[in-house]
Amino acid sequence: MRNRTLAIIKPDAVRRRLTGKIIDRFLTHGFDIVALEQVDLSKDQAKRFYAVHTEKPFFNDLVDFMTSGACIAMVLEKNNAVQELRYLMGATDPEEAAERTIRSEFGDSIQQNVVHGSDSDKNASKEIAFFFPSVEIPIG
Ligand code: IDP
Ligand code: MG
Repeated sequence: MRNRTLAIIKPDAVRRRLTGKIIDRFLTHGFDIVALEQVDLSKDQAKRFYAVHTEKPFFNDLVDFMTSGACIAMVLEKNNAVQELRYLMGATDPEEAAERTIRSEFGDSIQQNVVHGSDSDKNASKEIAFFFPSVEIPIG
């Protein structure tokens, strides 16, 4: 089923001028870009976006990282979009990410891992609405 997910190119990747290379991975893998915006998250926005991690020891550092520079948020569309993006990104920790995944090739650390991708259809809907309230979410 063709559906949508939210991707973010994180501040480490934007700073390192990896935006083009990462978008090329998305396009080569067959994703269509439905919406794209460069955003400077406020602390409050970053806290709300990662609210599920509020109690984690890495939460404050994650908020600082995600507000350390511009992010590029995008809505990507493909068959089985959520799982396909997670697969293309690789595991959270670049050291553990499979070969040829985006995090394996570009990620510096478990925090500075260059990309975000929604982890379920339900969270994709929420995260798309967070950045792009006017984008339609086809139910998968
Ligand atoms: P995910 O991005 O692969 O879905 P999550 O567990 O949802 O991983 O964590 C959200 C983000 O928080 C990660 O992408 C990473 O930037 C950061 N993070 C996760 N675990 C750690 C950790 O143990 N130390 C530091 N940062 C972490
Ligand atoms: Mg996650």
